[in-house]
Amino acid sequence: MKFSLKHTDPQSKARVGEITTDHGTIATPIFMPVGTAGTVKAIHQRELHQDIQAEIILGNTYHLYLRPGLDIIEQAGGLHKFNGWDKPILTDSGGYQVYSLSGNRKITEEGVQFVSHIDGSKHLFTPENVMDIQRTIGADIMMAFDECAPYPCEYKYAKNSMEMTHRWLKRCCDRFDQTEGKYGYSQTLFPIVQGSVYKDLRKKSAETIASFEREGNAIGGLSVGEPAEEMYATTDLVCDILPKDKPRYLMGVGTPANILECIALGIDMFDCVMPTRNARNGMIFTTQGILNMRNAKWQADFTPIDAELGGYASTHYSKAYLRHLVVSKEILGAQIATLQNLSFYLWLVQQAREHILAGDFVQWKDRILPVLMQRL
Ligand code: PRF
Repeated sequence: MKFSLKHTDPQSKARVGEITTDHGTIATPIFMPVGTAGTVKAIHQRELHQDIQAEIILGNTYHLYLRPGLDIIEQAGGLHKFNGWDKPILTDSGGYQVYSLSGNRKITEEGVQFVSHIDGSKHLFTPENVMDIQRTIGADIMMAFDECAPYPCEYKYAKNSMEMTHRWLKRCCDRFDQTEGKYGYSQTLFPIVQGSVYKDLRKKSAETIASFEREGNAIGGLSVGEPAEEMYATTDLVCDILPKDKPRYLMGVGTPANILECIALGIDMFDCVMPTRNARNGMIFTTQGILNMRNAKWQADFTPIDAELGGYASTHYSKAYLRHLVVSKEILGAQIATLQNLSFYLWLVQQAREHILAGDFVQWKDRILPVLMQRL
């Protein structure tokens, strides 16, 4: 993997860059649609690629390991072959899903014992086997195994958890460096900064993570219920410590406002279920503001969903038709809504890149955010 920094905004810490992997090049800042189980829910890989120009998608170790399982993925020749997506894939390590999905789990120095949310079977994730699993999935970017501390979290818990995440990182790196990709292309490993909202812990964690000198770095443990101001302050502090010449990935963030504010602090990569999950509940992001498709207000509004965006789903269908599909719980409603919301998120980061290059990013951000976040 290679990262080249093209431009840094003189008025903020925003950057424009390019990540090159063996499956293609990604312009940053980027938003990565979440494709938990090897599919971005409700849409095709062809739509992702041709209609909305996604450049990289996310997969989840936890889900893919449980179903379809590693045997099947390996027999297919890796996840890219299995799901027919030949652009870059990043996999999360399970270091978050295990905590949020498996009710029954036990964290020890060795790893995390958990019970499958699908069939109740027992499993153990360790830093070593999570590296092996991501080797088998064949992600271009693999994530280290970490513990995402809950919020709120006592100082002592946050400190112990962060220190264990650092010891786990050493084990991840050792295993990663002793093994190689199974499918003939290269993979890279990103470590994850933790430390809850405690400034001294975040500083220590960012310094420790930077000292591993991997090709990119991530920030975890945020957007877990803390006020937005705490998230921004922590992101700012950590970005100032992480190296400038490597991509910075803020995990699981966020709203359009969170994304633009964190781009201004120096973040290059984002992922979040918000555009896809909210689409399936009828919440639509547009360049004019946020629409609740259940609202009777849209019943006879025959204007396009979002003329400004220009994509097929956004311009071909009306708000009234989408409302009808959503209210009737038609599958096509989820499909069109997902295309619209992902188009919007990818438009947002593409506009951010253009405005950073044009030199008016901060002015554009402050002008556009009240429009994008208003409820119509
Ligand atoms: N760790 C991992 N994945 C994550 C997070 C984390 O802290 C978060 C927190 N927002 C989202 N996804 N491994």
